[in-house]
Amino acid sequence: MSENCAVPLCLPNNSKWDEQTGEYSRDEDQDRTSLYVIDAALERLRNVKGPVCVVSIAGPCRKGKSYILSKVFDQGEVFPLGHELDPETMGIWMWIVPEKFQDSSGQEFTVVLLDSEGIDAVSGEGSDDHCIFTLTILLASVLIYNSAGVPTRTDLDGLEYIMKLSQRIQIHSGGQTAGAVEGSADDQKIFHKTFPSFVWLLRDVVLALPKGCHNIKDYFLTRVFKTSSGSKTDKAKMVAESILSYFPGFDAFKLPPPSSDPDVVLNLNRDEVQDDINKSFLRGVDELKSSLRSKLAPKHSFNEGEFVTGEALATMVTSYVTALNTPGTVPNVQNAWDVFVSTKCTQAKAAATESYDKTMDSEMSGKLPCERDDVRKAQLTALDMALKLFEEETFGISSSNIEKYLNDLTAYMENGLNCWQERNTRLTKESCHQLLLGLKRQHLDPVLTQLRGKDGAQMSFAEIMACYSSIEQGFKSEAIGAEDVCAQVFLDFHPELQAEMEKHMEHLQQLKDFDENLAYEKEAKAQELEQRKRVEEEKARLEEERRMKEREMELLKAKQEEEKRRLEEQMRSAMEAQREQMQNMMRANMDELQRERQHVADQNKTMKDAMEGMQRSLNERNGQITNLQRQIQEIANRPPPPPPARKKKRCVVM
Ligand SMILES: Nc1nc2c(ncn2[C@@H]2O[C@H](COP(=O)(O)OP(=O)(O)OP(=O)(O)O)[C@@H](O)[C@H]2O)c(=O)[nH]1
Ligand SMILES: [Mg+2]
Repeated sequence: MSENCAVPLCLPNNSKWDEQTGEYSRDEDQDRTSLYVIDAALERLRNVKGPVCVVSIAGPCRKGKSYILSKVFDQGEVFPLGHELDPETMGIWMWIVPEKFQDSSGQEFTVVLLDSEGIDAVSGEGSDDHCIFTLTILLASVLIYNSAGVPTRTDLDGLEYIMKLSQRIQIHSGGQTAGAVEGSADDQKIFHKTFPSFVWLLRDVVLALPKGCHNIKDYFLTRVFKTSSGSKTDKAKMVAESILSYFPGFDAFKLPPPSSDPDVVLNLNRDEVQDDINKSFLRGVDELKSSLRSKLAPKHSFNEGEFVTGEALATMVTSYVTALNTPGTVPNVQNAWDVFVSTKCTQAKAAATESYDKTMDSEMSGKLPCERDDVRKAQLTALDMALKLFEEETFGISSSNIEKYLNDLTAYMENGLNCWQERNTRLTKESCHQLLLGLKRQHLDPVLTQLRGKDGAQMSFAEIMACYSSIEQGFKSEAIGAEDVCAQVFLDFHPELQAEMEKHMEHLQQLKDFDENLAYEKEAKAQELEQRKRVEEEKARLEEERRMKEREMELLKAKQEEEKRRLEEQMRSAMEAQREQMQNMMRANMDELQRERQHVADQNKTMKDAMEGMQRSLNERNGQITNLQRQIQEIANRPPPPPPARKKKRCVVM
């Protein structure tokens, strides 16, 4: 299919168009019962961004509609022309003018040309539903009604289908039809907002205007549309009133015949006949061109301040064709627009939320956990892009119509922000916990290993406290994510760490106590040994002393025995000597004997005293020996000295 050719926008059900070849064909055997929309045309329309101005042409068959529509927009032969008597164009064909236009306010828009089949083409097939004509009016911004010659009032009778528009179009969803020609001024306003301006183009006009008519429009208004008839059934009058009531603007234009030569007329688009075309015709075309250009403006929707975009037009076509195909239903302008608004806003919202999600995903990719402000910045970027997209996509739709969707979108994005913040909070928590575990591993574990080791008690409490400080400092410098969450995690972790630290401190305290007890026991044992040694020594000393005393006692006993023996010997010798002396005295002198006897008695007494003294001494010594034995016994029975009293130290962790 050539890109330089028009495409059908909708076709009768008995017609076919091949998108690949651009070939059009008609099944003569099939009855025409409905219309269908061509997707390729809708696709082209949807690609038109911004507002459109639709220029449609309608009118009887074979009157040069296709030719003039492309000619006045300098588009070459985009619409196929028929050179036979049979109608050429069926359905509605569409061509989008590549050139961009601007209205007086600078608003850019795209002109869409709609070439429709001849009004009487369908009648020729036995149908009078005029669906195509109705559709053409509904879609157009400017309607060119093309007919040959200057119509008379009688000709107006044949335009009854314009009157019938009242039954074929519904303006409001409430059920009001466009029919009330006699309706209120308000109704008229609504029709004017919805209907295109009407340009009646007269072809092959050779006759001059009557006197008093400045132009053909004057002629229409003063001669054709003017009626003196008071009859309410005057069709011509009703058609004229319908045209002036429904359409917001009326204009008329006439063109002379392009040539008197049939060959030229039949081949108007061929290069070789261009010089043979009547100059007056070409001048007329130029005048029509500029006149039409002045009428071009973005198509307004049913609602105030809303523009119809290419996409909106595509939706409206579909809605209108569906209604036209449904028996008992007529196209409803408000419904069609509402369908578009709701479809478009729903799509725009979906596109905007998708854009938001994508932007957030890419903005936050690899950044979580992060500071809350980073999430907010990403949110602003995503929100900005999403809103911009939503705005672009809903171009032409009034703010009151998009409000609900915009609120939904805003709520979605607010919820999105909350979700991202929650996700950031969760990841911040996880990251902080991991960091704390790592810091504990790094700073506390080596100390704990040492604490559990054999020299655990050698550790100081300060070393454990230093671990806590290192963990805290490490956390403060390395923690990433939402600051408040980081602070909260540390705050939550603090008592846990504190409890753990205290547990370790307590353990250390126990170790230290144990170590102190051990030292004390060692000392006590040493003291006990010392004491025992002292006792042994004392015992040995006392034993020695006892032995010495015993030896001394033995010596005393021996000496006493010796003394006793000596005294007994001395006593026996003295007794012997006394007995001898006595015998001598008895023999010599009794007196002398007596003195002698006295002397011996004295001596005996002295001896006896000495013996008694010796006996006392012996008794005294025996008492000493008994005392010594008692002492020895006491020494042997003496208990070991008691161990010294212990003292405990405690360290309190603050
Ligand atoms: N007499 C006359 N013929 C014209 C004029 N403009 C075009 N033609 C010729 O009329 C024939 C039909 O032209 P189209 O443009 O196909 O006419 P149409 O109204 O689109 O025809 P349908 O689509 O069949 O209704 C062609 O041979 C044209 O060259 C004109 O102003 N006057
Ligand atoms: Mg045509």
